[in-house]
Amino acid sequence: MSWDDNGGKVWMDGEFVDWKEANISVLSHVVHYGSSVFEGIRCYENKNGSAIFRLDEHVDRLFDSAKIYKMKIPFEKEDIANAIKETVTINNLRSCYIRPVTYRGYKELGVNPLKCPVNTSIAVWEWGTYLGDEAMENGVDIGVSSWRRLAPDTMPSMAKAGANYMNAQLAKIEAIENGFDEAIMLDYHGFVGEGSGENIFLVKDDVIYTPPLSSSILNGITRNSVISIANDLGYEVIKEKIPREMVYLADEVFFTGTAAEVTPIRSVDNITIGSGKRGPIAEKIQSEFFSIVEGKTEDKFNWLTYLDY
Ligand code: PPE
Repeated sequence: MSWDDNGGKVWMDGEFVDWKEANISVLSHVVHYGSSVFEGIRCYENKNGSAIFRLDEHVDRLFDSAKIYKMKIPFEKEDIANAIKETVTINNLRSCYIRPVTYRGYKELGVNPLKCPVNTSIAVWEWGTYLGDEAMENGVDIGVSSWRRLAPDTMPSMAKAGANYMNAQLAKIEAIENGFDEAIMLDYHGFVGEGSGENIFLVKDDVIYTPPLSSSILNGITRNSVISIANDLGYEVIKEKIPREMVYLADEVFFTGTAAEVTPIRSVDNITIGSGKRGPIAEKIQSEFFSIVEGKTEDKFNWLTYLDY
């Protein structure tokens, strides 16, 4: 696909417009003050059709993020869910990434956002593996960032807000410049938080650990899915504050996210994790995750919304 014009349509406040015409004013509130909330959702093609992964949970989180910022979305959740499905089908995509974004639009500038309209758009495109195909098997190299996650009383981490990603970008740029694939950020108290666009898990002695919501993380929908899969496979998942060195000493470490799916981590700060490749528990969870989205095993958690193709 070409970013100049992929020939597709973007949903903007109830209407479909051509990808090239899906524009907003440079004087929109969001451009100046970062006032947006968004979602990232995947749609998977499998032998039963094309299915959106955890559609309702993503729509709920979009509305929750908007609620935190007092943005009143002038649509019902059901309208947005239907618009998401339609945006995929009108673009005739079978397997894609979906990006709904709600933002403060064009009316007047000034920090006070309350007079600006609340607009919503939905775009879809094909997006392969987030950190590379090879990473899914061999793992990525990550480094702890000198930039911390947002402190609890500064900006709300549970809102998936565009502005949060200024913090994430600092960490991502630093990681790339230091030769890593991705960053891991510590929370304000120095405990492990999350990646620039992923939640993190570690495995020690067959027990799985992940930071709690109080470590300034996004309440990841893949994180939640992985916890269900792990429990179903008989593993205990403990949500607790994780000191940095516990990651170094883990048997396995992996990232989760819509874009990243389940991506193993083979080193942190140049320290080899476990055997230096994807570990057996990460592999089992990854394989179960893909079996579900690829329709190879039953959708026992009811995570898939099939499209009308
Ligand atoms: N933490 C952060 C900071 C984050 O951005 C994501 C998703 C997650 C955790 C995982 O959440 P979930 O997708 O619900 O499992 N990051 C999105 C944006 C990535 C991007 O580069 O843009 C995503 O994966 O869609």
